[in-house]
Amino acid sequence: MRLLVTGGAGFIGSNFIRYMLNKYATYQIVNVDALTYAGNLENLRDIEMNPNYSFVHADITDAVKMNRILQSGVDVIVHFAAESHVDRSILNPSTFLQTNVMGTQVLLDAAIKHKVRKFMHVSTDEVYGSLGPTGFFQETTPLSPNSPYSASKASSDLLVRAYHETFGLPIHITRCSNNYGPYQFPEKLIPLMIINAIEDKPLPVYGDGQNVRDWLHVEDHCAALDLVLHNGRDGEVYNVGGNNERTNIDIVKSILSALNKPDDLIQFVTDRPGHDRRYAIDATKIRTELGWSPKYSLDVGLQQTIQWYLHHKDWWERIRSGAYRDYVKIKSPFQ
Ligand code: NAD
Ligand code: TDX
Repeated sequence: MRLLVTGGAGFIGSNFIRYMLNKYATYQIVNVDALTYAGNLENLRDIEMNPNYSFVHADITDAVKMNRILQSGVDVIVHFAAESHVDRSILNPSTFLQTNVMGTQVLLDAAIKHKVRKFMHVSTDEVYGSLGPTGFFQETTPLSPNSPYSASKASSDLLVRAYHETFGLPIHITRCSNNYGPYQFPEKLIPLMIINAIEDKPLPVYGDGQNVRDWLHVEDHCAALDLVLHNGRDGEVYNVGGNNERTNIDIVKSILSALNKPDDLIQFVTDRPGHDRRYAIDATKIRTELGWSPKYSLDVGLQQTIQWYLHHKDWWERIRSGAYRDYVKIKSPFQ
């Protein structure tokens, strides 16, 4: 099987590539990534010499390059590439529309043209909007995105669905909750708070800190994607959630306590505009149809993640200094 993974130099994509290469000795993976600020080839340093892995430095909005890559023969596209940070989408929505919507359309067109066997679209629970204190997002919950980021992801979900209905492209859409784990870019809540706490810097908590997220370890997410890829039903949406709801302030306090740092590092700051109050996933469909269940409790996963950041100071210091951009070793037949 030959997989084209988009956005494989980012957080979840790099974990997914490692997971698949470890599990399937014969699968070939082509990673296409534009190496934006969030793309870091150091995330794949341990597998860059693997003969089943290759990297193409390209933007998914570049139709000529996407067609050239698919011409070489690809069975499945696993589409992670996106602008992924909600705060950045509030400051500058246009790159989100460009990559998340237009980039997805370019890939969908190329997938049809080259008769790709499956298009796996990695989406988010944020497309469903915000929950009150009770209830869960189901696959049938109407889409109601509140940020430019989630609106762009919802738009791409609808395009993927439309290409299935109109052109018969075989697809799956997965919508998962907040991921955490190794190699997450330190703009997101958990790595940002771990690193700031290690360095005794203030921990900025938006609003009252009572917003709830449903945390999913990235390895559990990879296992879910693997199952959907092999056993998912054509045209179906699968929600993926860790059943680990926590308030932000609770997460931040757990991090401080694990690192033996005082709570007075916490600084409440102005709330994110349009800040979704609560996300919670009902993962019954993927559990019952595909037998998926998460291995990590949040307590275990968070401790493991804190240890990872403590032991990979070089990795995040090179991100903070910008030095990770120098690590571009491009080995590609398509340049
Ligand atoms: P990330 O920001 O860490 O990585 C995104 C990757 O995409 C980077 O390597 C970047 O260089 C690449 N990229 C961006 N624009 C590109 C373009 N135009 N062409 C080619 N490559 C481009 O993101 P992540 O957290 O790994 O998220 C991956 C996917 O999972 C995204 O689609 C995101 O919406 C979705 N998702 C993430 C989470 C989460 O908690 N992180 C939760 C649900 C869904
Ligand atoms: O400094 C911060 N302080 C803070 O209180 C940051 C960065 C975040 N927060 C809050 C906002 C959210 O309620 O923490 C929560 C999590 O924030 P993010 O890490 O930015 O994640 P979120 O906005 O929930 O979106 C994430 O999950 C769904 C990913 O970034 C998305 O790509 C994914 O689709």
